[in-house]
Amino acid sequence: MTSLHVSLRRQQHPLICQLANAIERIWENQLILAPYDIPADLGYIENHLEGERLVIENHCYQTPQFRKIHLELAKVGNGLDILHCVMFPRADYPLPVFGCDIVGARGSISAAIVDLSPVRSDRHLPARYHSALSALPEIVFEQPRDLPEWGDIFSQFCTFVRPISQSENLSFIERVEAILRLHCEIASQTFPVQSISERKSIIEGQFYYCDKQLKNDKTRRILEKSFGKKWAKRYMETMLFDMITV
Ligand code: BLA
Repeated sequence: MTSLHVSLRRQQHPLICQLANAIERIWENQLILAPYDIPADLGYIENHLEGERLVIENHCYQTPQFRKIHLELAKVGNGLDILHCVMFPRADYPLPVFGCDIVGARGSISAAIVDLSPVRSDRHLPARYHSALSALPEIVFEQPRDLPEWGDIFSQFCTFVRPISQSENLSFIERVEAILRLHCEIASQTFPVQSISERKSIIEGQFYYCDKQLKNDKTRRILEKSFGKKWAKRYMETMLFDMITV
């Protein structure tokens, strides 16, 4: 996998750089990646209005099971480093949504979240996921964080923390790697659903997930500060949390 803009990653917090490399390695090893067309003006973006300079680098692929897998790295001014990653299953694959977000401010990480979020109407993970995630060793982080109001999309296995040491940073990376490996393995062995009603339920579940993520005002505000309201809305709805179109 080649990247035109590896330079941004090298300027970011080491946790973000290491995690970005780890995610791409697992994708390459465990999935069959095909190109995904990013709108021409949204692959590599650099801008600032009166606010701070914002640089965004997007990597997207598709696979037989996933309509879009997306890794985004962003740098705001000199202070804020962001990693955003989401894997959206295709409408006929009954799989949860993998999501990971890391926000680092001036050398320390303020938010690190990873989850496999259920999109079924009963809000449960498929049984295989439930038992595999239950079997992962428990990791205790000293500063767990509370989910925001819109966070009812996340599973009981969601890790949302402020990692406070090098060893917690490493534990977080290991947790993301374990979850991602497990997800790619199960996804590769999953068959597509056949009925229209199952498809409909997957589409509705992903719609609900995206709708809630779009309520994250912290993300919206960062984008609005550099690009304005209209651009931020388009970016969030087309690049970050686009709904399935059928
Ligand atoms: C929080 N996301 C944040 C914060 C910022 C961003 C600045 C606040 C940090 C903090 O509370 O310490 C910003 N995140 C961004 C930006 C992008 C981004 C600008 O991805 C992209 C350009 N967010 C996701 C995904 C998840 C997620 C996939 O994009 C989870 C799987 C979660 N981010 C998430 C949560 C918070 C957060 C739960 C905390 C929100 C809160 O406490 O209100």
